[in-house]
Amino acid sequence: MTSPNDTTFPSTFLFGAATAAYQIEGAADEDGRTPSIWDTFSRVPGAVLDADNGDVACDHYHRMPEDVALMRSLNLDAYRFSIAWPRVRPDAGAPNQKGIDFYSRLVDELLGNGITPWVTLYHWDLPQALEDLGGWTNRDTAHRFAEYANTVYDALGDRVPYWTTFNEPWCSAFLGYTGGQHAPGRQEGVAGVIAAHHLMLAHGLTVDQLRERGAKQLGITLNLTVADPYDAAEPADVDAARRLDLLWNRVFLDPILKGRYPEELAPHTEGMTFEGKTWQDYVHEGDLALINAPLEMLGVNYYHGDAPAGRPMPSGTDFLGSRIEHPSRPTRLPWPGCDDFTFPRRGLPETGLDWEIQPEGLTRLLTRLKDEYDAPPIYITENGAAFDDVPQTGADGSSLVIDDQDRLSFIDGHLRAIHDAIEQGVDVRGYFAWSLLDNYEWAYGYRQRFGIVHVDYDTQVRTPKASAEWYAEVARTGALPA
Ligand code: LGS
Repeated sequence: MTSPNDTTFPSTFLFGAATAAYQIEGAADEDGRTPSIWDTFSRVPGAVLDADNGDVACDHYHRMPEDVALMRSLNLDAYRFSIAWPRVRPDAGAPNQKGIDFYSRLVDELLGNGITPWVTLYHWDLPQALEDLGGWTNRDTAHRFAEYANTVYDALGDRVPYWTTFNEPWCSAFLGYTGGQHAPGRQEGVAGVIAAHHLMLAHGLTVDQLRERGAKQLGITLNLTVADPYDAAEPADVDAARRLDLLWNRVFLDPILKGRYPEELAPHTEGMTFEGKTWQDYVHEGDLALINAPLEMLGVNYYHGDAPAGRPMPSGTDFLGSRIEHPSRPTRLPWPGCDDFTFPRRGLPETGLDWEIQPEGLTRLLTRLKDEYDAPPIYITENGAAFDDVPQTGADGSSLVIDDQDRLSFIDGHLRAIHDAIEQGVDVRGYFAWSLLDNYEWAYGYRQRFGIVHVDYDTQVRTPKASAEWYAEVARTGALPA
């Protein structure tokens, strides 16, 4: 037994950092890449704060070796990145060697620096050409995805050990097709559930086919929350927390890990149709067996818990718990049939995006995944926070110093929560800080900085923040400082 103050992690625990293609690469028109739904959506007036887009982002496409050297200097064991489908199969058509070559060089560069590559096949950048055919509401997209995944696997499978099919399908489905806050910006109610089904079908088809091709470590990353009623003595709030859990966690966890949709989903979505059909009409025989394919790992992205009230509350926050002025401030909640939700503040500390800071929720979430779902080994594939960094000039008069103690203690608190879960018997095998670099934060544009490394968007100069220096020590020693 370890003492309560000993926060040493298992020796095989991976300390990494994560990014996603559209958020960092830039080079939007280069080497045959064609538009994704985010290239289109970021041009919709009002969709993104400051009308920012990913045309240049962190220019990682041109600075990849420098960025890998940076990872090495931070002692990272692993790097989680995503592949841009529109680079690899532009317009969802034939494979594009130049696009594939970029990722092949990246993988070699990582391996050459002793860093384990971790691929995410889909981090939200659907080729626009497929959205034009219905996107994730079209069943064919799932088959096209598996085709694209095979192309990537054939090119990188000999060198990449970890394969994640999807990042946060909840966001793709419900922010993309119900709430409309993310690309493609559709607000079509139960279409979100249908998109979710097709995303999971694509996951299942891909797991099956990549396994056939020899992949050994396959998984999916879900953004999960711990849903508590705002007031446990208030039946409306208890019911809201139940529905939030249903439409955020269980709608993915149950099919993927138990092979069935939660029974409560049917009554909840009763009478809702998309193109004249219910979501159940889209579930074909055999789909759930595919979706329930055994996995070697479950990726969990955790930012905060949620405590909805199922009644009107005097509260200045939106469903994200954010008070930031936003052009696309949600007019519609991303959960079909949950128009009565409000998210009053609980008085917890908050990040720069006003998201509540709740590390203990992560411990509860992890123990639940073990107890209720008998989950495969878990990796925290994202955790981090945006804060208003204040760059200062260093003692030499020119270098930058970003003393982000708030981000540092955010990460420290969540690593402690993970350590608690491990002590309670949960098999957690790694942690990826979100994010390596400040980058394009989707509908929030460039104003929100999540990086442990600061990026000056005018010069593209990278400067490790205090959190990065601290994290490098954690990665080196495998333990948290007392
Ligand atoms: O940059 C994204 C990070 C930042 O915060 C990353 O690409 C995503 O995978 C992930 O969603 N990220 C993130 N999530 C926190 C979401 C909390 C609020 C959930 C409601 C929908 C926006």
